[in-house]
Amino acid sequence: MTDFVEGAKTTMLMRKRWAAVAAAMPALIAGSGTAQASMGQPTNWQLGFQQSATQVMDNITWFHDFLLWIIAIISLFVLALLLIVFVRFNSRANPTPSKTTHNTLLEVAWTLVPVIILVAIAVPSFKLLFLQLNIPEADVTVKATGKQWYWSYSYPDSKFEFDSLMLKDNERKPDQPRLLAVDNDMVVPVNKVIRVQVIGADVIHAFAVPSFGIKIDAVPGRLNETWFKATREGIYYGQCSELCGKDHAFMPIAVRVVSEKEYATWLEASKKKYAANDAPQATTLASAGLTVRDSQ
Ligand SMILES: [Cu+2]
Repeated sequence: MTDFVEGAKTTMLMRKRWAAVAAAMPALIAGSGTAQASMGQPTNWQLGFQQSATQVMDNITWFHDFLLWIIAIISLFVLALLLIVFVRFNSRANPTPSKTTHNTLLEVAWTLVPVIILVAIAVPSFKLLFLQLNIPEADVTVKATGKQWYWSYSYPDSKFEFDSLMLKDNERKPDQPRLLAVDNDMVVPVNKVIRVQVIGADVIHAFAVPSFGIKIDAVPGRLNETWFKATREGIYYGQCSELCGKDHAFMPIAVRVVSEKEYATWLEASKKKYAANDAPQATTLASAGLTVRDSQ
């Protein structure tokens, strides 16, 4: 019994030391990530997420950091316990083991503490899920159709549709990122709720933009919905996130968030520019010799 109490004292001391290390670790990891991640696209040696541009992504980032603290502390605590067992209770240091089998307080604690931790995780987790899944009333609706291997964006309220294809190396301007820049960006106004309807025309694709915290499958015959409200202007890049065929890596998503005035100008110009595609449900990609018709 004396051994047990002595062990507990050491545990307390070790716990304190490990807590100090644990406190420093996630801050280091998270700190280097935020410093490197740039707006709307990945950067070299990036750790952590891309910079957030929506409330949903702010929440995802917070939740990620919160979980990182919890798992780091738990892992270090378990490691500390294991080390104590190795050092204090091996056959040389502790030749006559204690016969103690039950300790009510300890057993209640190791049942309740994990329950409390899980509840502490579940509350913000469900809050975040509801924020993502409850689509607020939309200001603009854009329908993104995943095709082999490019995206088409249709603006049902304004009745036009266009294709968005990746720029090849010889088509890119120097400031445009490789494998991410496209010929026709999806354009949306800043600080407005954008409802994104997502569907696949041929196989399953997935529409994902990390800075907005959105990722949703584009399934043929099923119209999926998600939303975002970008709080900052800029270009935000994403990629198809469902292995969809040979050019899966070459069908990027580029969303340009602009002021309301610029959006209105773009909308008027686009209505004329894409008037040739005036049947929004059917797209012809002459260059590929391909005609794709949505299931709708
Ligand atoms: Cu795809």
